[in-house]
Amino acid sequence: MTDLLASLRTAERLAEGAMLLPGYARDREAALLAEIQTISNLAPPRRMTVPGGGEMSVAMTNCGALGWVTDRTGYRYSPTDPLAGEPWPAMPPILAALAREAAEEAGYGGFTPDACLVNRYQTGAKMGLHQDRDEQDLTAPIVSVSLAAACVFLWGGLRRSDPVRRFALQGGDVMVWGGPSRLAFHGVDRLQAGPRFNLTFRKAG
Ligand code: MD6
Ligand code: FE
Repeated sequence: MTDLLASLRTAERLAEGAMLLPGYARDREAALLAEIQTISNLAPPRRMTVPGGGEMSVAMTNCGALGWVTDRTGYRYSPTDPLAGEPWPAMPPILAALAREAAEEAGYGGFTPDACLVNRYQTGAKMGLHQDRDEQDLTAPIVSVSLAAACVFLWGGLRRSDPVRRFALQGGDVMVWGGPSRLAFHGVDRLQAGPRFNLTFRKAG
């Protein structure tokens, strides 16, 4: 049934440069979740502290050459896991391949991410409206893969005050955004029932 639903939802251009690819990763979902488990064994998901001192409700880890981190001193990319002082786990080939293929499908050829943020949402976790602006190269797109439980995604505009659209993302849905949408505000509503995982691939360095 869910495969049928995924096939009935067709690719949609959310805005200039931003594409929703429903069910694009559905046939790989189990393999991707297995990779997340392996990564989590090496670099456990943790709730990081934001510069204001609060703790994020989403637990995060990373794989690839660079990982996104936050602490009291700010947001940044780090080649090492601050908990371990060691490099992040390598990006598994099936993750890198998925990111490249999805980017290509959305019109962004040659995407070679060096960072993959792994987000884990338990019931009640959320991510407030934000822009992704900690990357060096804002010409590269972002590929975002939703896994396991569904969420309601918040999609705004280039200004925080722009209207926000809400739509469901199911496990296996992929979003690609870049170009004129690269700095669009976005977020995730409080999760009704978890867990949900999200992989966000970026060219960070
Ligand atoms: C999430 N995603 O889906 C959070 N950022 O769990 C993001 O913050 C995000 O999905 C940039 C591009 C795509 C995203
Ligand atoms: Fe984001």
